[in-house]
Amino acid sequence: MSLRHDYTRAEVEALLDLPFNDLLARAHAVHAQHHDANAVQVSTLLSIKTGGCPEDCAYCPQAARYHTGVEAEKLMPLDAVLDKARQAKAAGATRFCMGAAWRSPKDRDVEKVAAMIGEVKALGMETCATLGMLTQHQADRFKAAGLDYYNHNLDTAPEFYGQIIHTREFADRLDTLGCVRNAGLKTCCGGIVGMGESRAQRAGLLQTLANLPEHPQSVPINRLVQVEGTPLDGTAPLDPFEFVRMIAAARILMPDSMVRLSAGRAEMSDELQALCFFAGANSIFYGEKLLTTGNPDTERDQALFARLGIVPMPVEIESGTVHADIVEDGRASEAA
Ligand code: SAM
Ligand code: DTB
Ligand code: SF4
Repeated sequence: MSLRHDYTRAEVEALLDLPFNDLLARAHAVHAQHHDANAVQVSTLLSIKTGGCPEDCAYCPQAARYHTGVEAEKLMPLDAVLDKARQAKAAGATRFCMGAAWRSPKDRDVEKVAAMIGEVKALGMETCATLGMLTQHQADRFKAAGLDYYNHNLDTAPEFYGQIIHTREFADRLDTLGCVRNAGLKTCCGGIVGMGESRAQRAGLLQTLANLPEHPQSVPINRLVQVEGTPLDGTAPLDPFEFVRMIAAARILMPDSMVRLSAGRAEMSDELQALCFFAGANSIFYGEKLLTTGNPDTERDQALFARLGIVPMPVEIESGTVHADIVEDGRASEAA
């Protein structure tokens, strides 16, 4: 089946407007046709450079201008990053994603991060980085270092973007995504919901993602984590069923992509997460922290996988197939 890149806004809105059960049934059918519906990819995040960011993203606890209690730190040393990557691998993660609170990496930081990427890759993990805007040269350098994925989100619909971020344009994000694709990196690109946007604006985000020259290989759908001190703290919480609709529509529009149930899981019930997996989410962040905010305990995630009969997805890499350790744990605890 060929992938589409010509969705109209009306089509995407109509999808989000479907009766809930119809939307879920369609999404699950697509999911089961294109993926193993019981396998979920497991990534772990590490903030390698926390806080002090010059940007003004209204959701973000790491923007220097908001008083959120996040202290600005320097770039972590290589050894400390590798310790965290080894721990993540031992806990069952197959991808390690390194995040930095930068507008864009400075030249002096590029080689340091390239070294981290090379060493994490050598551990047998997939590598991902999210470091802000990139030039073509920087994207090429990271590719050469062994980077598999680059995360750079559109965050929201083009017409809502100006209410959330003023220090860089939507078009800047598209430019960075172009450099990432040209470098031959896989794209991880999604957004945040629950920022006060309308359903039509959520359709606008999905339409823009699905009409990119290639569907992002990975599509993180974040539910706003409200952090005291950020402008979006106090936003009316999104109806959880709207969140499930977003996952389901992403699955239908981008059938081959991995749809990641991303930030906001710590505040979700097991039942809500199960609905998201049914609707087509097949990737999560695993480990007790996202970048600066909390994520479910690993024990809770392992128990949820076991209860749902979900297994962590193995990853194919050049050196062979790495199997996630919690596959066995999940099955063992289910059988016990
Ligand atoms: N500074 C880089 C950038 O903005 O591209 C990389 C890190 S930034 C924290 C990565 C993404 O995290 C953002 O694009 C946003 O989608 C997500 N994010 C940040 N704060 C969040 C929050 N409070 N709730 C949900 N998602 C959040
Ligand atoms: C993405 O889409 N979500 C992750 C990852 N990409 C980098 C980040 C979520 C951050 C949540 C807020 C925090 O922990 O600071
Ligand atoms: Fe900075 Fe990224 Fe946070 Fe925006 S989302 S303030 S660019 S760390």
